[in-house]
Formats: sequence, C-alpha cells, structure tokens
Amino acid sequence: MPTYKFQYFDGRGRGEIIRYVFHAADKDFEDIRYDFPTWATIKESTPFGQIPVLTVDGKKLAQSGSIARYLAREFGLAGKTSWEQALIDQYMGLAGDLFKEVIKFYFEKDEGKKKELLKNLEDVLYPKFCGFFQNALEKNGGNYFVGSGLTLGDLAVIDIFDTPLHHSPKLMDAFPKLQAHRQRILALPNLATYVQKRKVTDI
Ligand SMILES: N[C@@H](CCC(=O)N[C@@H](CS)C(=O)NCC(=O)O)C(=O)O
Repeated sequence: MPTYKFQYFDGRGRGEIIRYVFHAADKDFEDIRYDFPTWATIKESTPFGQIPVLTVDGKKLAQSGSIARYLAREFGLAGKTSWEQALIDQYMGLAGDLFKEVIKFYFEKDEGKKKELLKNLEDVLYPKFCGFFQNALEKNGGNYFVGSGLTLGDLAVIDIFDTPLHHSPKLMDAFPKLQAHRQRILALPNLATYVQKRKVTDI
C-alpha cells in the first residue's frame, strides 16, 4: 500500500473532492492543511506553485482533477468501462462549470456586484445546474450518476454543492431526487464520520 500525503488549504475548495475519494474508499492519507503564511513558505516546493498536491511514495502530482481521477482509478471508483470514465469526466466538467461561477461570487469584493452575482446564482444558475444533475441522475436510475455503484461522479456532485448549500441552504428544495442522492451518499459510513467532524468553512 503506497503512502499518501495530501497538501491543501484548511478548507474544501479544490481539495475536498480528493479528500472525499480517500474517505469514501476508506484509505489512509496524511491530510496536510495550510494557512496562508505557511503556504507562502512551501509554495516553491510544489510542482507548479499551487495546491492541491498529492505525494505518493515521494512522487508529487498536481492538478485537482488529475489527482482525483488517479486515486479513483487506484481505489475502484473510476468507472468500469471507458464510457463510464467518460461520463464521470462529463460530470466533473459540469461541476467545474458551476465551480467557476461560485468562485466568481466568492472572491467579488464589491458588495453590490456580489449581491447581483448571488441573485443570479440563486435565481438562474443553481436551478439550471440542479436540473441538469437531477435529470442525469434519474436517467441512470436515480441511485448513482454512473453505472450501478458509487464513483467519482457521485463525489464530484456532492462536492460541488457543498459551498452553494453553505450560503443558500434551500437551493435543492425543488430537486428532491438530487437532495436524496446527496443525503444517501453523505450517509455512507466513512463519509458521514468524516463530514461530521470536518471543520465548517465558507468554501
Ligand atoms: N487547476 C488547478 C488550480 C489550482 C489552484 O488554483 N490552486 C489555488 C488554491 S484553490 C492555489 O494554489 N492558490 C495559492 C497560490 O496560487 O499561491 C487545480 O485544479 O488544481
């Protein structure tokens, strides 16, 4: 069994999908979390000056999507066929599209613009993306996004709604099947234990 060391900030951001993969697969890893001053001292030691970074037996891998896919393949959460892998990529891409919008809102400094961005998220973007995800889920039978068991696809969807639900807790009320999927996946024993003791952060 390789030794895994995972470096990211002390929040969810682009790192949580990777932590979800480790916890869902019940694999040990060192979850290293930085504050900004400490990050500044180790930035140069990372491959591209950014985190997340995974170190596997001393070898470093950057880019959140690459790390999540690599670990999912290692732990049997990457889909059973090339088509299933492609579907997982599709949902990760769709989640990434929503993440970009959430990040825009999160980092906006102008209070007026921030309000507008939030209104657009709540009135337009969240319903649109919830609709996309719920339809896709239903098409696959309602339990999982890809195939007949848990994959990185399910974890990507759980992850992308963590931050939106933090500031807009009712956003899934009109999407009960998506909400039920979320609750079911987060109730899986390894994930539930992790999420219960996870520090609450804005992002
Ligand atoms: N495409 C990269 C983006 C990584 C990235 O933007 N990391 C940010 C945190 S989310 C970072 O390292 N910020 C600190 C810095 O650039 O000094 C990925 O998905 O891993």
